[in-house]
Amino acid sequence: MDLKQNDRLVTLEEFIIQSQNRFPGATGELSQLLRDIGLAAKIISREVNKAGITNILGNEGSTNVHGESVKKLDTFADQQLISSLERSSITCMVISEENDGIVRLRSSGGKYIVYLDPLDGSSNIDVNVSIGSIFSIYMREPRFDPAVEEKEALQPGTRQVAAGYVLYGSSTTLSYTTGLGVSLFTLDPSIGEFILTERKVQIPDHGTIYSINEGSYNSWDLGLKKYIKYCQEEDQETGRPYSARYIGSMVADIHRTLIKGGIFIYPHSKRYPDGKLRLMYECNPLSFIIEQAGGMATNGKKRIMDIKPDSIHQRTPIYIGSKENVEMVMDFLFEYAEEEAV
Ligand code: P6P
Repeated sequence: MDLKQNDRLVTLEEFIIQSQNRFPGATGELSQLLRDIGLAAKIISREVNKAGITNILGNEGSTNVHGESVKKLDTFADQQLISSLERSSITCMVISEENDGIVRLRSSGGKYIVYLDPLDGSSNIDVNVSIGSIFSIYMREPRFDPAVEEKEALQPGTRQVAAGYVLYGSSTTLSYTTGLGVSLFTLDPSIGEFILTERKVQIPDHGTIYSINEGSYNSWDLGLKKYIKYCQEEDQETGRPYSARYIGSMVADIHRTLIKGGIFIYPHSKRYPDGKLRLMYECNPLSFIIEQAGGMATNGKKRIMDIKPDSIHQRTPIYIGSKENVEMVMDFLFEYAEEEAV
């Protein structure tokens, strides 16, 4: 908590307005969009926190575009976020993990495009492990065609105007950036408001936690195997061996990495040749957050946010976290790439 004791409580809505007022030319539309997402987050938080009671658990029976079983809360979160975005008529389309194609909203003239992972980590819903919502916001080209087309949404992560996540855990936290640093809020359910808890989050330059699903060890590149073994060797000077932490819910693993430092890795593997995580609504928004906090995010070769997307649901490997940790794993990947190629 970096707030001085005499700071009065600042709500998410107040903070968004304060931030907007720093830009005289601001139209207030992005502020409205962020407030709409904040409203949906409160409603989703309420449902997540009582999921066990209202029998909303369990599969809905359908599968999403990736063949993963859809949980009822997935659908609820998707519907809440989309209907909340419809309210302000400034978003023309939504792309979400739960929908195969783009979802055109009523406001075809809206200038914003929103990517959503409505409820990331949903496989953890039934076992009460933290889950999250992720959002990524782009603007359409200035002179856009009124016909809302998918190709308008295929923009690199560097073009994001805002991104963030909501983590439904022991408390519900919301973190977002508009490119001016990362702010952190915690939901106070007694007043139904997200309260500012940190104005400018900074990720440690180095951390001693690595986060990866070691079950897929046998399909890793040699360099990655060597890096993880390096983390596991004894060396008190460099804080080794590191601790391994893997929640299996990306938002939770990234939030811990943001606060404590270290690295989160989801590499390509035999099962996921292009990596499992989606570029546009998981990796880009979380990379924007981590970069804005002073960290780094790559696909093992290049910056995640520089990737020019070919499709709205494409996947990518990701190495993300403290700068020194990401730079080190990339050194290992590069060093052993030649050896492996032989
Ligand atoms: P695995 C959850 O399903 C998710 O999309 C991310 O939240 C998480 O980081 C990853 O998949 C976990 O995948 O293969 O380790 O179970």
